[in-house]
Amino acid sequence: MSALNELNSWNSDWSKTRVVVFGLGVTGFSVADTLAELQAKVLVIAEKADPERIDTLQVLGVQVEVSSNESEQISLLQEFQPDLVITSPGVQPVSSFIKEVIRKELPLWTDIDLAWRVRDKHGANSQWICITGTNGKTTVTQMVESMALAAGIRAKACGNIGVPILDAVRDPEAFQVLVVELSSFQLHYLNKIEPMVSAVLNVADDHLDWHGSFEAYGLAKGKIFDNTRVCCVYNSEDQLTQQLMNDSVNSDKAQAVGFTRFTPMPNEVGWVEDILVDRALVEKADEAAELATLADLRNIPVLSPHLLANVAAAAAISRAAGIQPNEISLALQSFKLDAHRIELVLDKDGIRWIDDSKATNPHAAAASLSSFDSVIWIVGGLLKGVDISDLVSKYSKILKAAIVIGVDREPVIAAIAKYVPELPVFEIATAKDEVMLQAVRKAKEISAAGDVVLLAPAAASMDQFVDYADRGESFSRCVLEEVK
Ligand code: UMA
Repeated sequence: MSALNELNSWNSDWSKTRVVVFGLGVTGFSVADTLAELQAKVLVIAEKADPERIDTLQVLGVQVEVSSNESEQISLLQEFQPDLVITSPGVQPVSSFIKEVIRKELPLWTDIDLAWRVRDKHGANSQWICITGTNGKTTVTQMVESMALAAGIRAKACGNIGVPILDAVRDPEAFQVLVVELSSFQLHYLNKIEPMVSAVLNVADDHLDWHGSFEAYGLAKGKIFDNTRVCCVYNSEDQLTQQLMNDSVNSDKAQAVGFTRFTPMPNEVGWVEDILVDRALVEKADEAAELATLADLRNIPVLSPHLLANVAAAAAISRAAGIQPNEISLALQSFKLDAHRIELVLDKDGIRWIDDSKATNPHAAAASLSSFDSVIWIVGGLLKGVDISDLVSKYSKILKAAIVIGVDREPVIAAIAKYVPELPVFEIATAKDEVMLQAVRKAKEISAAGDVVLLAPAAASMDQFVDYADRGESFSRCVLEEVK
């Protein structure tokens, strides 16, 4: 085999390299497909897989073994004798398979590592802008992509956002800039990349069951700053993001830029009343450049505080990538949020029905709770090891009632009983097909003019729904059928 450190280009000779790809979801498929194109010897091991993906890969000469038996997975690994293992991000580090890979000291990569090495497929290397954070990363990634497009740059949003990065690297359009959303799972396993710009938007409790602790989760997020070449962007209102930047490896030559919802200090981008101002990426320290105004955000129905933070972050990142102020405001004028992100479903009889199904953790739910004054809150689902008590106590004053759904109802009800004992609580214990219907009917019964009925569950959705989109669609459907 060629030594792995020589495999640093699409044009390297990958044909003698034996690779085990673990997992066959979106990531595993893109990795195996790329490696087949590079003529490497590939074995995919997955605990489950879509038959169409298996068929396609087998036609390409890739061996696929589906087994949920851990000792069988490990035997397959041993027999194949790989030079390298590439894991899917969802696989937990405590799984027997990953432990065995580490015990055998086999190189362990992510799809992001492979993409970094083969990013020259179409000639010139693409520049990478890498974005992570507990919340807002998809929105910021999309905003940066649209700002880059407004500047005439061939840019593509990819990574955790849903487009595997290897698909973007192999796209015939030959993107000049990849705006890469990275999850804490991808960052945990990541080895070495050198982004042009990197950003951590915020760090709050999430995925603690996967990472084992908040500290491990934060450390994974902080890896995004390592080896950044031009600019590291942190949240001036979240000290931990700055700390992670200070602790990162080999990023001290990159410019540090903060973003804030408030008046920016030198080296920050932020809001001065309704004007977005850059005090960081300007020629002289005392200069300020106007980037956009609140009026530019005309396509966003609810301008929540966290949305303003997201806009400041996206603008800071884009300025760091050389995008001009007028291109930033132009992109914002046509920017629309994806569905299920503080989305107004119905405004009737003075009651607003809002779908923030994307609020899958307390930090995200806090962002929408802080946007309203009188909330009937539909909350609950899978808590992922996260404690909801702080959220309940912090927003107790704006809550009018709570409608509790999901499998982990008990900790939610207990937190409310402890911190807001006077709050009316309605538990929806019905089976999953009926749960949203019952929740919406109850909300209709108890709401009055001036209230917001807010689906911001602070929990993942997979206990009762396919995903957060399915949960949000179920809410909108029931609202439109029952209330309209
Ligand atoms: N598998 C195993 N054992 C495991 C886990 C997975 O064998 O313990 C295998 C199975 O074959 C399974 C496959 O791996 O079918 C699934 O792999 P995966 O869970 O890593 O998911 P992918 O389909 O590869 O999608 C991943 C991201 N999913 C996760 O990290 C859980 C997608 O983010 C991402 O869009 C995609 O790669 C492309 O980069 C989704 C997500 O929920 C949206 N991310 C989390 C989040 O945003 O909070 C992190």
